[in-house]
Amino acid sequence: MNTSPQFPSAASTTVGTTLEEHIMAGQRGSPGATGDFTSLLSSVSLAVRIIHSRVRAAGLAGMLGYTGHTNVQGEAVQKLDMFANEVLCTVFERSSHCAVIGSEELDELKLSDPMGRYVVLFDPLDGSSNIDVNISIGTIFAMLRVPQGSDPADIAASLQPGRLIAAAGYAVYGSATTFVLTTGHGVHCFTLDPNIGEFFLSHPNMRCPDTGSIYSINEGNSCRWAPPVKRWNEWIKTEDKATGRPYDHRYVGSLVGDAHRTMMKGGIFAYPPDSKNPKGKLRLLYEANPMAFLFEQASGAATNGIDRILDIQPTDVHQRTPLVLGSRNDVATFRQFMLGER
Ligand code: P6P
Repeated sequence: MNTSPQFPSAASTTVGTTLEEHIMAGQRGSPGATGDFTSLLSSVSLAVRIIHSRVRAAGLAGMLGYTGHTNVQGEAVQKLDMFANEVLCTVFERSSHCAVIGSEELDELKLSDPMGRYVVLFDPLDGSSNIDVNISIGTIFAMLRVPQGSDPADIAASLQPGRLIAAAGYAVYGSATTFVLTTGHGVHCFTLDPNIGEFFLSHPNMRCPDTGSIYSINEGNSCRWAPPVKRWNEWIKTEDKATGRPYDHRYVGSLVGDAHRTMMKGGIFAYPPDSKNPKGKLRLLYEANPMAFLFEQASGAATNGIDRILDIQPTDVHQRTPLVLGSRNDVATFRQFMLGER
């Protein structure tokens, strides 16, 4: 039986709690843990630090700009996207614990180690369009176990609903590089000390406030929204002191940036379906699911506007979904508009 891991106590004033110590503490709290999971999480940490170093120097290293290729999404692939994808694929393949790799930058799922017990799914560099203008970008990942007795080569092993995620997290390459992680026992944020290349626990037990005061949506799409979304959008911008409206509007166009702010300050992020993206724009397996798992672990909520993201049964690696996440009360209000209850 898994007991709740006893994470290291609050950092001492001299030496903080490192990401590795936190991960190891999590393993000690899981009887029967083999260390595979811990090893995979350490692989992610290495990859993020390598990507961090390249992102920081991208302008000088000639890594800005496009490669001339387009990915399965039909999006122009930037040099840093390819670099981040190669780094993550390499560390997971070397770990020998990863059976299947799924990436925004890979057309198909990639079989790795047949003895591996985990499926890893990631967006190697989310927010690519912001790379050249120095706005926060990030890496998003989810890890799931290969179901007992199933063949990793069977795509069904990877197309599991998000509620079965074993670990999820994201890195934000912003004014600081932060790493937000959950293994199902709360959400914990680590900040990189670039001078020593170590992540230190900076925000233990993160909790998304039940109600916020910020809404985050691309208002430029408003002409394409369905009427319930337009009604919600007008409602949230209407003066009403009793309900703290109008909310402030913030939108940076990187899911990791908008989600991290929402996680820290509360409020709501929404990318609803519209006439240009009738199924939504964001990808279920390696964007919406990991974010939804993290927000629920932080007492927040995540839906497709109506239904819980984590209950969606995937049918394709790159399928898209509408995504509404953030403070549970704000997500619930959005849902009332979608159901016509407001
Ligand atoms: P739009 C970035 O390209 C991304 O996939 C997410 O990181 C972000 O939330 C969204 O697209 C932004 O899309 O249409 O508002 O530019």
